[in-house]
Amino acid sequence: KTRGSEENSFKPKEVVLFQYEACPFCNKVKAFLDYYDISYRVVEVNPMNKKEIKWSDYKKVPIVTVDGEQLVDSSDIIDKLVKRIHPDYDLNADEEKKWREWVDNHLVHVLSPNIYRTVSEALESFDYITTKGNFSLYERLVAKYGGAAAMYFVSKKLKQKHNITDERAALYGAAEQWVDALKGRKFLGDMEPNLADLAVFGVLRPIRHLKSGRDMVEHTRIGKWFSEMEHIVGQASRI
Ligand code: GSH
Repeated sequence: KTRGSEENSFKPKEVVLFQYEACPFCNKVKAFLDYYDISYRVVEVNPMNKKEIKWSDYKKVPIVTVDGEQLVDSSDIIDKLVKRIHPDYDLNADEEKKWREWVDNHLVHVLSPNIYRTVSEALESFDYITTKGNFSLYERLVAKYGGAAAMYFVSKKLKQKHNITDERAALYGAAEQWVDALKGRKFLGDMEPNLADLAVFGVLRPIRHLKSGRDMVEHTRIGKWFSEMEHIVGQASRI
């Protein structure tokens, strides 16, 4: 891969991503790093005590450090990194900007009500979260059942907050809206994905193999684009 290695661009040397493996915002940043072939180290943060990010005043993930400098907030992290590797990148292209905002303001809010929709889906999600995440054995058990129960109820509140009545309909609707936005192109960025493609793909990647993600691929037209993205984003560049 040569993306991001043309002249007049420079690749950061040491990139560290502080994350939760299943967090959509973290996965958005990872899809970007993977596609641009920027190698990075992952520090999996323990969500119970967050001791791995105690050094920072910012209390959420993702946090990225680039050669020691701290970047926070997924969209902002991506803006800053893209400007480093492609100083001429136009971050104000209307369509790309609009759909990146749609991911942050709409798509992410549809996810929780779906992955915690039923007790069995909440358990499946937490099994994934606790298996991949940084938990002690004891925390894993507490988090799996306690977290699943808590999020089952929290997700009902979130659903109300974001005016979602039927969560699956909202998820399928969002997927169809995205496919319509492509207007027959391979990617929103045409022959190569742009930052909106990477954002949508990033937040959907962790749910792809959960029931909600399987249902989404089965009941909407998003599967083709998703497979193209899996193919082109390729192997993670995490070290
Ligand atoms: N706008 C932020 C971004 O795009 O990075 C949102 C980040 C965010 O909400 N992250 C969640 C978090 O760290 C994890 S998915 N929540 C605080 C916590 O876990 O205590």
